[in-house]
Amino acid sequence: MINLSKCQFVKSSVDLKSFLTDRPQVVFLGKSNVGKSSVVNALTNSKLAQVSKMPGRTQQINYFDIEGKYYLTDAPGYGYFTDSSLDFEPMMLAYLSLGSKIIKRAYLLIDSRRGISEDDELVYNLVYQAKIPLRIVFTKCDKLNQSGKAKLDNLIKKQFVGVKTIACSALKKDGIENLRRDVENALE
Ligand SMILES: Nc1nc2c(ncn2[C@@H]2O[C@H](COP(=O)(O)OP(=O)(O)OP(=O)(O)O)[C@@H](O)[C@H]2O)c(=O)[nH]1
Ligand SMILES: [Mg+2]
Repeated sequence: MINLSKCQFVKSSVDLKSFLTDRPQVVFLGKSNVGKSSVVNALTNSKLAQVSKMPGRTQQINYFDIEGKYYLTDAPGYGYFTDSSLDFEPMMLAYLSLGSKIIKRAYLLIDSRRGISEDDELVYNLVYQAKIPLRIVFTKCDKLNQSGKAKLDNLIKKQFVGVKTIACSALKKDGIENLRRDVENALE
């Protein structure tokens, strides 16, 4: 049984040469501000990943050690970059080219209230082409009212047939146990 709470920050990478390829890992992808770092913190019961009100906080791939055997990988968000030196797509392509032997699962995070964007679709396709198993994670579910919940259910039924989806709130911890089990299964 993997214990995601046994977690430590390892390092940040921007280029293929410094990617960590020595252990199985899962990666959290999504638009800037969608809540990737918050989900990593909720899963690990920690505050290791930096959370910010300013979009674009995480600008590198950050690796977190789990039990000295695995990594949780927190990716930079896309969609808000002001720093043109950071080119998301080539970096993501290079990262995903590590393949499914190393990247056991990619979690594509989508804000529950907003649905999937063009950028998300691009990343979805990159993951698909790299043949890495994918999950869709709907974040910030605490912000949904009744009609928002109904809308999300509808969206899942229409747009995500055959894709496993997990709804969660890092703030209220709803769905986090479910997600944690999914991550453990992916790594084991
Ligand atoms: N209400 C609510 N707010 C959340 C939740 N998760 C994250 N947030 C807030 O959303 C903002 C962005 O969260 P981050 O976890 O930094 O998002 P990120 O995707 O890592 O952002 P980048 O690193 O910029 O790509 C912060 O203000 C968080 O407090 C949630 O479950 N519920
Ligand atoms: Mg972040």
